[in-house]
Amino acid sequence: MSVVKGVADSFFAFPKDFLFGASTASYQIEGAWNVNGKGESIWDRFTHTHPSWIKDSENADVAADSYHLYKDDIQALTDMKVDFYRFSIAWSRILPKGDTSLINKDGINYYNNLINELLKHKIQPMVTMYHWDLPQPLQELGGWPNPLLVDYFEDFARLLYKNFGDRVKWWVTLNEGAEVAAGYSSPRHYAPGVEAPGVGDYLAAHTLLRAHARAYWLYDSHFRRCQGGNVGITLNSAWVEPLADTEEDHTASERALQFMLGWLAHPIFTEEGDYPLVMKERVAHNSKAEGYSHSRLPTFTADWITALRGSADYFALNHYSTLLATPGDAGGVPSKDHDAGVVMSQDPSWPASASSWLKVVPWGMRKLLNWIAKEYGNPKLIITENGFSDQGQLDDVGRINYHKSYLSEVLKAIYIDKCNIIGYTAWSLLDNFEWTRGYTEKFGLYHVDFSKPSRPRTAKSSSKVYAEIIRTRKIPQGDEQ
Ligand code: GBH
Repeated sequence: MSVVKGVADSFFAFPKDFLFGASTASYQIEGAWNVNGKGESIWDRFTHTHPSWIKDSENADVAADSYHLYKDDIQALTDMKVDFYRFSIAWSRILPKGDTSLINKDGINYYNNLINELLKHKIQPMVTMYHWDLPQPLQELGGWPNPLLVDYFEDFARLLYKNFGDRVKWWVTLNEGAEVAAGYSSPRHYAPGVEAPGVGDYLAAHTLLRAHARAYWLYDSHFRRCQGGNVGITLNSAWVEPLADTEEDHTASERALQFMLGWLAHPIFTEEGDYPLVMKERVAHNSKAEGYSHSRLPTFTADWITALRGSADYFALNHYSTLLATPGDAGGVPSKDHDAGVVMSQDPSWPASASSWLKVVPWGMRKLLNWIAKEYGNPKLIITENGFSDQGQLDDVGRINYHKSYLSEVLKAIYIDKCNIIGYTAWSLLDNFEWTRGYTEKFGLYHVDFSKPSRPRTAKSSSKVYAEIIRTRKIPQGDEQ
């Protein structure tokens, strides 16, 4: 095995113009949750009202305090010589009420300072407009299931293009819409924790897709000519491998991918547009069996199908791990899992991380990249997240092995399979607030000491290996342990 791995690793160097980056998200690192005019977000509300839903009862009121320490973050990025930094904007830091009735100057200043400091160090900003921290006032309107949010998101996007688009050339509208939608499906996992499985999540995704398309075409019609940047959407997916090499399990794995990734990708990246056929059929069938006279899956008008089609300049992918699939009953009735009808598992022999869901399966990434290339016509693709969790130790051999082995599969996908992959982003630059896992699972290339008010950052071994990969464009040989 190591011979095969070694061949790919030593033969191939990353293309000259391949982009390497590191990623964070506003709520997970910024802190300063109510400082200088920032409004409340659904994650502020969620952690404050339900501490018991967070593993260590913690919140991100201070987190890594990047609101005050962003220059330290940029120092870390500079030490690794990354090409770009992917961070997100806290909507409620700029628009405390969610709408444009109140624009918080301090919020605009903060992101201007961050962007300018990055450019000073020759690091390109890649900006995610929305990484899960919806302004609470928009949740009072019903949140993402309410189609009005398409308009509110467009206003927010316009403000971002106007204020930052002269310097930001890489935009991501939304991070992982499937997970955003899960906040309207099950109560405990994601804010706002609304429980309406098989209904709320489909409605939320329906709005998210249209919000994305609006932001895309707004850029295209009013900003692209002057600003010349790229607008994409980050979608997330595991690779789904058939449990056994049988026809049923192959069908189940394909169906699972359509329900996980195709749900949001198919409307944007296929010629035919709209939700995947298998989703439309199965949700309609189940809805009928449950006594509804209409499908729980909302329908796009012909105009929306057209608007969504082609509404991305590149495919942004978050990928971490792999699942095994066989057909069967899953989830409650109704639910998206039940609609998919796939029973998922993982192989106990796959190496573990600190996160129960994250097993180390590098070959899954190559298979997923190939599936995307085939399904969506080999789009230009940037991996916007990929990373490994542990307890936070400085000599993080598990993380080093993870990035090396996954990057080796990326090389094979580029050179052997001819997938059009143009960039890679490590999640995460820093240890941070890992949503309902609190501070119990650490993904950072840099350690953050959360016990000290000054939140000092320390380079982990992985940051040095990542820097070497970026410098040499090659994966260093040899095992860590
Ligand atoms: C990303 O989400 C987020 O964008 C980022 O903010 C986060 O910190 C990072 O990953 C690390 O978690 O059915 O048991 O397999 C990843 C979201 C989390 C979605 C795990 C799928 C699988 C649950 N993924 N989840 S399971």
